[in-house]
Amino acid sequence: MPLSAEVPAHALACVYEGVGLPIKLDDKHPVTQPQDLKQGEVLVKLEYTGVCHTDLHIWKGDTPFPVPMPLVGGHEGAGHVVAIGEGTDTALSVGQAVGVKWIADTCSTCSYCMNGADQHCAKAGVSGMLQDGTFAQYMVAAARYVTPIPDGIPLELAAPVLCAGVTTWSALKRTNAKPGDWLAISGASGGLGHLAVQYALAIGLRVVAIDGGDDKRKLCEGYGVDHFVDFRDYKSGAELIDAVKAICDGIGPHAALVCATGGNAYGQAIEFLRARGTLAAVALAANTKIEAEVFSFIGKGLTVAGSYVGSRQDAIEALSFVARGKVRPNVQVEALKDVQSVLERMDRGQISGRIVLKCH
Ligand code: 8ID
Ligand code: ZN
Repeated sequence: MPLSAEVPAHALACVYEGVGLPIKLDDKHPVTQPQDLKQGEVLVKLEYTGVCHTDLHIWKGDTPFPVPMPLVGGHEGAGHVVAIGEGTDTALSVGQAVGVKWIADTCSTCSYCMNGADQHCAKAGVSGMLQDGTFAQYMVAAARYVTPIPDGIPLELAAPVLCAGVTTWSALKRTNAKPGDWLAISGASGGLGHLAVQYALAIGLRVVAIDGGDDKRKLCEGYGVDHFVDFRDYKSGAELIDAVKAICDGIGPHAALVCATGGNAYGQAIEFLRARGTLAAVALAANTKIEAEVFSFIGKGLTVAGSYVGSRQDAIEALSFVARGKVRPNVQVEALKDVQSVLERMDRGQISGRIVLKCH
């Protein structure tokens, strides 16, 4: 088995040089050479990378702490192993298709790592935030942490699963919703939301999809959601809350998954959930709070679960739905060099599903 294929000395990487600054297209970015890989590392030739709203939060500085830059952004990569660090104990082989996630590596020995919650490992590396990510043609990754991609999944479809898919599949499990239960998903037509919709339908939930606009309605209705609620049709949050409750037996959904990056989606979910309902909190933004009036929160017996990406096992499960044809990311493929334009369109809320960048 060869330990490496030919790799160039330099390749394209998209570099955040500072918050809100133009993203530098560095086509002379050094590529780590096979002989320079450390034990435990692999070199991945990226074929596709998704663009996640978290990449936009980071570029805009919408984070609770400053992110160190310069930085190669991106954390939804799919590609092939082209080299393996000498002495690495791994079942991976050169040529194998693998995915790179937000979590780049973990210690593999702490209680979180051993209990299926490795995303909470205190030693976790983070792609595209604390270390260089997937907006590049090549990257170094941890052999023990890359996600093998099953045969038969085109890599442009695998890429969005490595953040959007794993995150929503994991969040869905955190709601403990059972077949037949109502689930409201806000931001239902976005990169995360449209996969949440499909995972939820695949396990027999009844879905109320909340988003805004005709394209977004079309996407969700195409998946067979039970109802699409266009948030733009309501004069007030109170009216939207009443509408969602009315759809769900008059008392609201059993669970809510908030993937919306705008509006007061968290506040609305707390209000429209039925008694004993669970909110899985997914959408991020600095200075956003989840607030509830304590008498009604307790009176309704609500649960709020913060849901942070997913574990390695969640990633394997999330990909398996795609391999079996139960879930299919809606992707539009563009060129890696167009990353900034994609982030700008995402900021204007103009994207349905996921845009995936072709790296070569
Ligand atoms: O681990 C995590 N918790 C995690 C992982 C990955 C991503 C969290 N995220 C976060 C991102 O940082 C972001 O805050 O999830 C959020 C959604 O990411 P995304 O799906 O990649 O974003 P998107 O594709 O832009 O979709 C957002 C959708 O929200 C809709 C938009 O129309 C869009 O379809 N939306 C908005 I703006 N306001 C809304 C509202 N008031 C709304 N939908 C319903 N109600
Ligand atoms: Zn993401």
